[in-house]
Amino acid sequence: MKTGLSAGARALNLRGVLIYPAYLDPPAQAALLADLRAVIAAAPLFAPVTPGAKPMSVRMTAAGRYGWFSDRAGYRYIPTHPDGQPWPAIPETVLAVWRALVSAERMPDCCLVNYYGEAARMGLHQDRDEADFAWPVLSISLGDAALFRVGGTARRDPTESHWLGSGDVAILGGPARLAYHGIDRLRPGSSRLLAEGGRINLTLRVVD
Ligand code: MD3
Ligand code: FE
Repeated sequence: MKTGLSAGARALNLRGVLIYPAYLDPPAQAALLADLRAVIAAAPLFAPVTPGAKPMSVRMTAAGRYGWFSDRAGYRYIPTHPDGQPWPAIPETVLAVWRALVSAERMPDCCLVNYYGEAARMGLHQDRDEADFAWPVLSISLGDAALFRVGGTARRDPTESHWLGSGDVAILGGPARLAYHGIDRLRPGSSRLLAEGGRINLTLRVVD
């Protein structure tokens, strides 16, 4: 069967982060994007505000039982979009990637959708708002290339950088699950997948 997923794909190891370059071929990327357009139409992108009151440059929405949210009161997962509507279901095209690379036994609770305009970035942080760090996080990159940085479990640990391109998939598991990581910048115009430019990153997580 032709799925657009590269079976047996080779992974790069960046400080324990497994990166599968171009795991999704261009038709599979386009199919995922069409499903994400529907998610964003039902659950519009918003700019979370940090506890320090700064709006993030990355805009976000989510699909699944939970979405990640931040405001002056702090970071947390919430069961509805800030508009009060339940988050849309995680598209089957997205779940297929999780099934192929992580597990067919347990589906993720949250598909966080991050949209980066050409000047957006994400500072070095850990993902630690989930209950069980035994489950990996799976990330899918679509659109313009982004300079990803990953370090260790202490903020001052040395870091390594890698350009994530459209269709790349990363698995953050084991000790890397709690590694500091961030996005330093985009390479605007490096992909034609998104007509408006920029980058979409999906992160699939087991939350509780
Ligand atoms: C390494 N997103 O949403 S994805 C995030 O490209 C986030 O939007 C970035 O960091 C983005 O929290 C990076 C790759 C990624 C995701 C989760 C990780 C790397 C990770 C968790 C632990 C270690
Ligand atoms: Fe993160």
